[in-house]
Amino acid sequence: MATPDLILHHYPSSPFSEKIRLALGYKRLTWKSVTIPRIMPKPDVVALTGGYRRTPVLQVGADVYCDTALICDVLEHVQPEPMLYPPALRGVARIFAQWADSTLFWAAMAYNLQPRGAAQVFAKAPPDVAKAFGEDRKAMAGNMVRLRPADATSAYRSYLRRIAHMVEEHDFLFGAEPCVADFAAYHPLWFTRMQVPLLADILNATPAVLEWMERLAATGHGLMDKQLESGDAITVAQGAEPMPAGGNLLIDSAFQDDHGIALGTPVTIAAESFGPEATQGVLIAATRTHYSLQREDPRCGVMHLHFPRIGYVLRKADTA
Ligand SMILES: N[C@@H](CCC(=O)N[C@@H](CS)C(=O)NCC(=O)O)C(=O)O
Repeated sequence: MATPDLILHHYPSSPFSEKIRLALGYKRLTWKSVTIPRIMPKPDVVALTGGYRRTPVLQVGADVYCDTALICDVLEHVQPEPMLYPPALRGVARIFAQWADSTLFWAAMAYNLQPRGAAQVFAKAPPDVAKAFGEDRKAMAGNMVRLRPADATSAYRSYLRRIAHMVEEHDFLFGAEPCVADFAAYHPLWFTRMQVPLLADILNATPAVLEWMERLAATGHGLMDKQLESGDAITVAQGAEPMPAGGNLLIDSAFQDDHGIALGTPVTIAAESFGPEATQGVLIAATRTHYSLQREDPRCGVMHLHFPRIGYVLRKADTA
């Protein structure tokens, strides 16, 4: 398969974006970059996604893939080697990645963004930037329970020790090569190291983790061959036809109906937690792994939006 034009919408300090930048590097892929805002408003992102505002998203023409779990599936399809999901690790790699993207991520971020860390992140910015960031993330978090810094520190230290036990045994978490679990566990630790160096001494207790991080960082970011403006990405979408629902860059297409919602029904899809903004459209695929919606945007034209099943709530558009 010829490699499609991959456009990653991201920003430099975003940990989940670093997960994908490194996965692109691991697969030696060429990609285009759009730098997006860290906080709302994000009018161009929302034109492309129809509501979803989290970072990153991957655009291929008039198809947009939301969530890094799904983006990793797309990258595996586009460039099967080297593998993110080696057959012997298929179950455990996904389960570990899900833990890392949720439990490990939130413990690390509660540690990273404790007052001293937040002060370092925003040291060079005017005070209203830190305030606006705090308000944006508070609105995204809704009723989510957030760890207090001391509890986050304890959990983070334990998780680092557990990761160290794994990478003392072999170069990467599950063997001699990295898999999706490594990229998922790396990005919250990368944030500690790169964005809050003031707090990075927590990593010194586990030198094996630091060495593993070095090995992963050496993977690089692939070839980012073009920096686009977000308006250019909208022009790309406008000029493209979305891929047919059964023939896009995802692995499966058979319909699996767990909600009593037929294909062709107007629906909304939103993240289960953190970032309640929903995307509305017509359900065109609901497979065992993902949902696809079609919507028409005044600026982008007809778009297909793809979300993983896990972590997302599917509803008929008219139900609250
Ligand atoms: N489960 C999502 C989580 C993505 C996420 O929470 N990203 C953070 C940035 S690293 C975010 O969206 N923050 C708010 C924003 O960028 O608008 C994924 O894997 O993509």
